[in-house]
Amino acid sequence: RKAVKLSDYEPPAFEVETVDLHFQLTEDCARVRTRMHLHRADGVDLHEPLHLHGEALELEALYLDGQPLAMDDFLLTRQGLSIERVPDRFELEVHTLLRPQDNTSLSGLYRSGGNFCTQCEAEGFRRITYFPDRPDVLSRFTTTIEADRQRYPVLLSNGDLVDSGDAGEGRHWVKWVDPWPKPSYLFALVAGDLHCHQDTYRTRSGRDVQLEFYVEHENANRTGHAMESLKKAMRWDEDTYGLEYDLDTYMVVAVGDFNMGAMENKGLNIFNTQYVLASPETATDADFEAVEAVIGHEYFHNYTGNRVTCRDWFQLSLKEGLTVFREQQFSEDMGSPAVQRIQQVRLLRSAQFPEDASPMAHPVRPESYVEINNFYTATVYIKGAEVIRMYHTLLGDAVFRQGVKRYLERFDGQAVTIEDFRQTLAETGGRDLGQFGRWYSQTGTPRVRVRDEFDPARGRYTLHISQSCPPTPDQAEKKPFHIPVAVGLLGRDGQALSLRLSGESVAEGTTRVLELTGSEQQFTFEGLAERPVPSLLRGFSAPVILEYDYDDDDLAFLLAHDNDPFARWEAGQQLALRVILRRVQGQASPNDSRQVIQAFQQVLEAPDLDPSLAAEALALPQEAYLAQHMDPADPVAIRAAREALRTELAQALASQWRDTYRRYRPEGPWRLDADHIAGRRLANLALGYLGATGAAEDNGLVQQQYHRADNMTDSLAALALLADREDEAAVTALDDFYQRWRQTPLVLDKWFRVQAMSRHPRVVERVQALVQHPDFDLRNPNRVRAVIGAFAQGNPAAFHDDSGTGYRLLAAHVIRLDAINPQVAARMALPLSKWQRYDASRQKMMKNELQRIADAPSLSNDVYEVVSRSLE
Ligand code: BAL
Ligand code: ZN
Repeated sequence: RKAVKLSDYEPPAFEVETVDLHFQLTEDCARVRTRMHLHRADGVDLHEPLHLHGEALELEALYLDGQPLAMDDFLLTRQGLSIERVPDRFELEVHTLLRPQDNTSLSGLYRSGGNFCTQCEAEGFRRITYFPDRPDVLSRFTTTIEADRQRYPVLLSNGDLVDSGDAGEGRHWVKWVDPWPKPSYLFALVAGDLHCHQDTYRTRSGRDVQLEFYVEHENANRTGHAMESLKKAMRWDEDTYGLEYDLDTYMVVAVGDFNMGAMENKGLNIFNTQYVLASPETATDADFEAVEAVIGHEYFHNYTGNRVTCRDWFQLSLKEGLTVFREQQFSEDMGSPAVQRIQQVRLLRSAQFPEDASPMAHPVRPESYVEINNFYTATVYIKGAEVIRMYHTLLGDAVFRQGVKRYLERFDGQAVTIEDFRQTLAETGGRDLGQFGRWYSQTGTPRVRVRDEFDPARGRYTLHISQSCPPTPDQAEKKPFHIPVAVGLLGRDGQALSLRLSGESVAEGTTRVLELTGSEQQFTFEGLAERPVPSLLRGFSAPVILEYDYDDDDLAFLLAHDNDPFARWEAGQQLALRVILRRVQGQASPNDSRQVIQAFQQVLEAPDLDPSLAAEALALPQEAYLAQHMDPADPVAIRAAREALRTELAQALASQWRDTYRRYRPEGPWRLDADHIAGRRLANLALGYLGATGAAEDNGLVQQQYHRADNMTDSLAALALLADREDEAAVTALDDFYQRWRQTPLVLDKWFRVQAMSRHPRVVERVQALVQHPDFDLRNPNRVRAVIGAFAQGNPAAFHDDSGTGYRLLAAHVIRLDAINPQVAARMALPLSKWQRYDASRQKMMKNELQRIADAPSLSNDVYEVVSRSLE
């Protein structure tokens, strides 16, 4: 199978000025008539043939400048259509027939819940019509949709509605014109019977924008939060980046069957229902936050992605890294920056670091792919956002924003590269960012090692900082990265010290960003009366693994005193991490637990406790993160050691947990404000520990919370604890939840997920039963993720069960799913790609399952690429 390479990039030979689409939608097929005006690009040879992409299409007719083409005038393959001889400028009309009803890949035009919708990124438009389906071909689109009036009263596409009418025989039509040139991946169409929640937003220049959320009628009362989030995002982008919306209408449609989270189609976002629908009884606080973040993300793409797009798909992080970073800034401004940062880093470590350590490792700007859908990864998105954050750290907020504005102005309406962005920032900041470019081209997680020395006679403290990056399957040698390392120093009294580097005359500020560019450098601070405790990589200033020989007392000290909230949290995590790892290795001393218990007690009893930060500090490191510190990783032993420490913490601090639960659990009816959210977080964290004390009163409290909760956050927190248990109360609660929510897909997903992720002793058997459940459906990606994804990615101890049952179950489902939805199948297969991290017996079983998938007949490119790279 052919790999596409960055080095093979050629600009398009033909440009498409206008595209006029006509859709005729019926119950068994869709007919699409596409009329486009093309011209040969400057400097392109006269004999260059025209190539159009096309997949899973039936070609019904083809006209060039009004003349029908015969079969021998063009070449038709499974990938597209070529016409050998075309004029410099011409009109092409293509008639295609497609079957959205049978399209289970959810790419192109498909049906969801009886409605029609599209997903064109990355290469779905070629499943609608023959077209140069690449992001550097930008055209003006006009779309006419004709369908049955009663079944599909709502007919939507990009841009402005300009006309509509009756088509006879109970059918109607509408015409949309999008004034902004765009690549085909941003095209969208929706036809259905949908409820519309309307509102308006007045931009800062005084224009009224119509906001419309379209959902199925039964969800009519669940769009309020998404609407408010959209208005906040629009205001935020005006205030922060000076960017104002550029059409008269902004539409969002929620669909239940969707491969991604959401899609930023111009003027017509299509969303997974998961990121639109939210009401207190059906959505958790985390769901509410995710809706706000994803609504923001897709809105921010209107500039970073849509107005300025990517030259080719290797540049995906140009729009995704930048837009995730903008989304993160938005979430930080809407809530607690420190909590947001902790959550971002947790995700980076649990999702991206393992990717970097696997055969699927790739740079933020990959260099080759077989199937681009496999590169919508944690590396491109989350590490991509970390790289943008480092630009922000190095340049400062004002210069960074000025640079982004200049980039958007300079390249408006163009398809550009990651280098174009970097050059614009370098120019704006007057800095050489050449070496920084390695963050895009080099794979892997760098290690930053810090050593220190103190010279008491001179009052000098020196940090020796070195870097290295282990080889990855694609690159043996790495050159040094440009790494911003934010540091602070604490006096022995716990006070943050003012910092003066050698060569400076006055001390200033308590955090400094040191720029590491060589493989080893030293940085000396002057004027210190005593040896300080260093606070390193504050705010997680770079996506690296930091190594410094803190002793346990230093970590406890930093957890108590560090004035950087991220570094304070990190110290607690590192302390818990080393205690758990010592247990795994059978080297735990009783003093270990005492130190963690004491540290946690201090957090709980601090007079200035911030409940949402405390909830982060009191959560033990995730199993996936712990596993990265063990070679080979033993997920079963990690689970056991982590649970043992949890139980000790639960029992030793039982009265504090009870007290915390009572004190912070919000009084009165549910509210979505910062106080209530933080209160629920801390109370539910305390409840989690109480679930592990073994005391009857605490078990009763869990049951009581489940049965009395007036909101999904509290109900689900209790249900997740019950799902770990084998008793009657657990069975009753799970059954009650199912009966209550069986008709509400997003909530039923939660019922599946808590069971797939549970620590129930027979969880593997339970998952085997869940995939047989009548409500389990391989055609629905959310349901697949809630069961297969949650089990294989979110329950390592169960997935890696010594019997190998977890691996077999996953492989069997990947094979079945591949015939239905290759994109989702490839994603589900990823846990198997990480086989190198485990012992010989697990490695063998995992590779056997990868081989079994590889041997399956008619494998998609998507799954083929994952399994073949994993087995290389
Ligand atoms: N562009 C695909 C969905 C997203 O990242 O917004
Ligand atoms: Zn995005």
